[in-house]
Amino acid sequence: MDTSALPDTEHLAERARTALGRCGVGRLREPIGAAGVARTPITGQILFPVEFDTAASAERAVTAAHDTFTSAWRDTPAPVRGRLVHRFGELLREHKEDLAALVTIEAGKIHSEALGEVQEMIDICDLAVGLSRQLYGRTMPSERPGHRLMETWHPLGVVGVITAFNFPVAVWSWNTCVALVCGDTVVWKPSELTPLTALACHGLLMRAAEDVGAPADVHRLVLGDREVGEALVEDPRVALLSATGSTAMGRAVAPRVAARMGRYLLELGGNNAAVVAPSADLDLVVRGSVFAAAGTAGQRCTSLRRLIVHEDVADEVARRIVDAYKQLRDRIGDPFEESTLVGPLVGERAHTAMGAALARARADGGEVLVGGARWWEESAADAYYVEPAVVRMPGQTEVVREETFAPILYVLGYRTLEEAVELHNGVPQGLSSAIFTQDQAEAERFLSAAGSDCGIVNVNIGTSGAEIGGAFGGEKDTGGGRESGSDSWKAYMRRATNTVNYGGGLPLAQGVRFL
Ligand code: UN1
Repeated sequence: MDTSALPDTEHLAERARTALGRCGVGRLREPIGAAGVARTPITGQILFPVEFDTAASAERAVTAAHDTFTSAWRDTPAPVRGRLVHRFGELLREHKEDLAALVTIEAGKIHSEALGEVQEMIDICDLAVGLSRQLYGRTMPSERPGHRLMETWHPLGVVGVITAFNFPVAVWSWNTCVALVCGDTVVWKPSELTPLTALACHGLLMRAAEDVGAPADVHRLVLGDREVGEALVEDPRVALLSATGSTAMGRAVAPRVAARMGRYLLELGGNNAAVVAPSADLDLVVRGSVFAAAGTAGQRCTSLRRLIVHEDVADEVARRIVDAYKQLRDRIGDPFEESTLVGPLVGERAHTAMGAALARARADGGEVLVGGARWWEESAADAYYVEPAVVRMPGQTEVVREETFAPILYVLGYRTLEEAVELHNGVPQGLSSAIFTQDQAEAERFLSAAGSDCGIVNVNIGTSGAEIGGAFGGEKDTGGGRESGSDSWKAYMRRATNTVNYGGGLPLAQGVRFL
């Protein structure tokens, strides 16, 4: 494919305007204070200017969300709150193509993955609507006669949601749909790289609020960079800060929220690995690994970055993956093109990081088996299309232990499962992991307490593409937070323990006697 097949920026800007208009975003915001732009990694160029927020306007957004929380939303019955999310889900179904187009334009994601991301939003709406009738508390037997002991879950307050460019809409929706049914109000700061998808989501949510009669300020959008994010981090009215991004960002945010006794929920870097046992079905290994490592151009938190392969099958696995990667070469390019499997990197920094990591890997004795080249450097100088790379490493050196947010797959060898698990867990991050094996006992050992130390542990599938029904998040440098399904909703509520005396007497707990 040559660059003449890349769409031009004006065409993409027009497409973005149409999608925004259909999502109810007519004008690109009133003047607020800061000049921002919307860009596309497809050409690397600016689409059009967008008004960004300032710290002061972000503070006003928190005030509005906080007032709405105390005056209306926390007292609205949870199933009624669920109606807002139900209506939002309907609008997402109607505007799936529009939102996916914006995701492709701003994040460079191939269209099928962009549609998948919007589907993930629709799915979380369904889950959250069900949840709105299932915010269960427990009752426990009291040790005292004539007493009842129970717990109640209450809304928490304003939830600040900070999201990253790579999942510009789904991760916001995991947080927001659950927070809204839990009775919280939300202030969202998306990545400064994806303001348009955020405007479209906010527009649709506002339409849903109008349709069901919910207050508009249950959700506020603030656009901008660090200064705007910091306003949410510092504001004591933001009861929970849910942030997705790099480990460095998490390390900066967590102590500041903790210092004001706020809560935080962090979803940070991953350095995800799959162990390939000698009994593994190698067809599954190749298909699972190529999607997980090269899909989304290696820019998922859950992307596969390390393949830990038993020495008996290492050569064959490497050869077959390299063959598959060679086929990917014809499928790099315009993410709107149906045949494309690998779209652009988000920008120059990602490309520089990829080049630096490959150079370090080579210096450590690694052999680049395939990939790494940049395409159209001359003709599309602002866009970063790269061939996904596979590197055979002699060991787990420092560069392998770091997360490089680009399509590099390191292949390492092992002899015993113990050694594989040690390599697997021998990195600072702990998000997603997998084992490919036909040996049930081996799979169980990997799933056990002495196995993978990650928040997500899979068998015979890759590391990426988790469903919303499970809790999503990871351990160690990944930050420890859990979002999305299972009982993750509890992070968005506060628990009250209630003891009710209906017996007339006043027996004290633990048999204490007094007066
Ligand atoms: C992320 O990369 O931040 O599991 C989220 C997955 C997607 C979500 C990834 N459902 O790959």
